[in-house]
Amino acid sequence: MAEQQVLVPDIGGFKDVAVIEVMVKAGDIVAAEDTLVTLETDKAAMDVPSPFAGTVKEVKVKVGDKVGEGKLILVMETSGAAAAVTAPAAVLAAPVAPAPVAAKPAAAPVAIATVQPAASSGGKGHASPAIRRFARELGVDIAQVKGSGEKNRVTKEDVQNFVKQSLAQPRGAAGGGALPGLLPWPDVDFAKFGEVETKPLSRIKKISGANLHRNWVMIPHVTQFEEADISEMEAFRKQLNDEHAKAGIKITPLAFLLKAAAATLKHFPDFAASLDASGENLIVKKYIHIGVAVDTPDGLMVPVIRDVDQKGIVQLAKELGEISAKARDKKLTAADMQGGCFTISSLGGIGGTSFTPIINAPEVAILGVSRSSMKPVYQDGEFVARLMLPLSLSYDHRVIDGAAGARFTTYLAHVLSDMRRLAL
Ligand code: CAO
Repeated sequence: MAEQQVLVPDIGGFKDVAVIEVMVKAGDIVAAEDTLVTLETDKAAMDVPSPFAGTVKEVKVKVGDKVGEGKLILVMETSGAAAAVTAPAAVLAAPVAPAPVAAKPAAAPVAIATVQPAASSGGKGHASPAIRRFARELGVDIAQVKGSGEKNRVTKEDVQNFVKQSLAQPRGAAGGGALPGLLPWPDVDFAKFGEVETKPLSRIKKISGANLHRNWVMIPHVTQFEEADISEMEAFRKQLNDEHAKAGIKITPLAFLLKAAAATLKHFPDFAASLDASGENLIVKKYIHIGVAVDTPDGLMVPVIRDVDQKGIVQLAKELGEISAKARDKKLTAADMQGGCFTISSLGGIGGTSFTPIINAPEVAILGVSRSSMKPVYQDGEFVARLMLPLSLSYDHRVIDGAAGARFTTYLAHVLSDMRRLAL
């Protein structure tokens, strides 16, 4: 091991240049070209890179010092022979002190005081090249970072804190995944208007919320509405329910919907497909696994029922009962929720006439089901009372055209109104 001194390189003849940032401390291990200090003249900031790799033994300058070429910056321990080495040429940053305003002519002495504070008035962040590089690597727009360093310079800690704060912000808040150009999320002190209580979101809500948000902003959704006449299906369901009551199996309309959706997906395979990560290919699946949205006290879960096309209605009803119980008892595994081609979200047990479900990416369609009700339907020259089931199909318009969407719901409604079609 040898001790090596690192000296200020040629900085263009400037003599009293301020040290505005010291990036290393004793004990730090640095690689060749890592920034050691940042110097600032009245025109520019410069990073001084390390001439070699080693361990910092002693730093000989501090923020605020004035230095010139040849001044000792620090002592390093390296594996090479002892010597005093001049750091490689300093790396020039963007000018930090543009002429402030036209009212101040260029002839006016350019003083340090004219350096613009970082990110003030949304201008360019005032930071050294190393910090700019660091911010770039983290995907941070330096102009958004408020500087806490000398003359409001953005420091490494400022960038780190900016990232931490962005991650901690609630979804929808400014910076928390918000689209560029959107107004910041309103920051309201609700307690000013009355009593309030702060309740953290559940873990499931946080996870599903982040997914829903991404899907909502990234997928061009269209929702197609339809009504299916389920009068005959309902009579059959009641009959089946009576037959299986003793076995403890409850057959709700959802079991029929699963079966009918599987038949419809077989007919329209693109609705069970996914775009690949490049967005240029459609992956068509030869299996039919369908996710079912289950409402639990902690939030929404979507377990997947496999090979729906190969199972009978009673079997599907049984599995539905099992997975919804598992979801509510928090016993679902990650594998239980993977592999879906399509999702059904049924609010029929609760109420409502229609809604616009959000697609569960990377799926391309989701079926929302609302509560059935008796309605007058005009048939053969007269109004007759029929049990009508509202369907709301949201689809990804990048993959599915409007005509295909309407064909899908029409076909599904036909299958539900005449269960014999399931045999086709
Ligand atoms: N029309 C009329 N009645 C319906 C119906 C419909 N479309 N769907 C269900 N029902 C009836 C059932 O037959 C049952 O009646 P009985 O109590 O008289 O037997 C009752 O409503 C309750 O059904 P259920 O909700 O227990 O069962 P299900 O199979 O319909 O649904 C499950 C199961 C797990 C999907 C459901 O409980 C659930 O969690 N739904 C919410 C899903 C959700 O939150 N989606 C929103 C996602 S987007 O935020």
